[in-house]
Amino acid sequence: MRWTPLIVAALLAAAGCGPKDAPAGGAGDAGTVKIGVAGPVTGGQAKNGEDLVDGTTMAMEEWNAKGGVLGRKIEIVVRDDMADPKLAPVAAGQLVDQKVVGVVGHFNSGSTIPASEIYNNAGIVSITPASTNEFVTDRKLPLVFRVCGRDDQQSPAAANYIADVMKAKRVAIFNDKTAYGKGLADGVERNLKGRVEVVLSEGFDKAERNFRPYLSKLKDANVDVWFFGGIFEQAAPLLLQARQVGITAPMMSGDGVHGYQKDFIDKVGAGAEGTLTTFLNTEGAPGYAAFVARYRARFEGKEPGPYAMYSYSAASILLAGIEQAKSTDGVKLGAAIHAGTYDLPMGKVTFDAKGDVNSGGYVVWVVKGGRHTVVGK
Ligand code: ABU
Repeated sequence: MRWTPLIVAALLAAAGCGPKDAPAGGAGDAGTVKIGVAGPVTGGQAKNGEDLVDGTTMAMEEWNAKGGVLGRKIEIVVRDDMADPKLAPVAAGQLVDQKVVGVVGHFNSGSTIPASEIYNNAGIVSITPASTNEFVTDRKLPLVFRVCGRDDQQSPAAANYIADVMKAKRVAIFNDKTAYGKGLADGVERNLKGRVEVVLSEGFDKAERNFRPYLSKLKDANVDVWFFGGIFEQAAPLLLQARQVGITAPMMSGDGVHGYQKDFIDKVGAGAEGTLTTFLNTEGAPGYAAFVARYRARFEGKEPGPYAMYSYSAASILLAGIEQAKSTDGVKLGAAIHAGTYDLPMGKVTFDAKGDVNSGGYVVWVVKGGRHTVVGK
């Protein structure tokens, strides 16, 4: 589809997500350096958008406190894609029009894939803190980076735990039919092949909230563990309903469900105990505790979501890269980031030729006593 201004305006009006700049940005001074932030700022995944905005805000404020970048103040420009792959190109087009120098985002792989192509073609660097689908960087677009891991690292971690640690015999797999959820679920199934019997594998729409038909098949399947490729906003009612119909087998999921205390663990309550997730080893990150303390101090005691530190990292890399490139030109910035090394709370960060981060590694976490705890490396 060609994104004409008329289509863009109509889509935004229909979605109720017209342009809005962060308080620090406004229309912007001519001399400011603009950093775009794009992701689900409203809707069921607003917590994810909050991580993006908060992390970027912290990096911006730190840099502004020491004089900005290249002697210019930094402002952020926020656009909402509502986790909708159809709205992501609209948000991307608006950030291009705003002449942002770089973008932190998007969150959802299904949004990042089309949006990052728009940024790349416009000569704008984008760094996703959270999109794990392989295709984001497998396209080798020179201005596209990510600071999280990939689903072809995450899915073997899940499958190895199921096969080698749990020694499961029968597994069911569900997915939300998105680029992320289906990609991850398919990866887990591939990695289980020949090791564990996958007795049920199904997808349902990401808007689905009545899971009874799927859960009745799950109950009959009598599995040792079941995997869900999807996001916390759907995982919470899915697991609640599973417990209501008497399914006691543990659910396992990925980073889309990990780390959501209020929105997943507290919502599901006791039924969430024993839930397994794969996520990066934030407990092993050298600066995580200090980052959390700074985050709480800045946001009045609020707890950071799972991707706040990675959003802070993405914004910090953009700003450090501008200093290294001595330019806001996207091509020079992309080259500087490819060549750079960044000391961040998440650890020492360098990038490979695709734009993937050369660090990290997934571990398995379990919900124990109402908290995510590392259980397997
Ligand atoms: N990686 C979890 C959620 C974001 C995504 O769609 O990749």
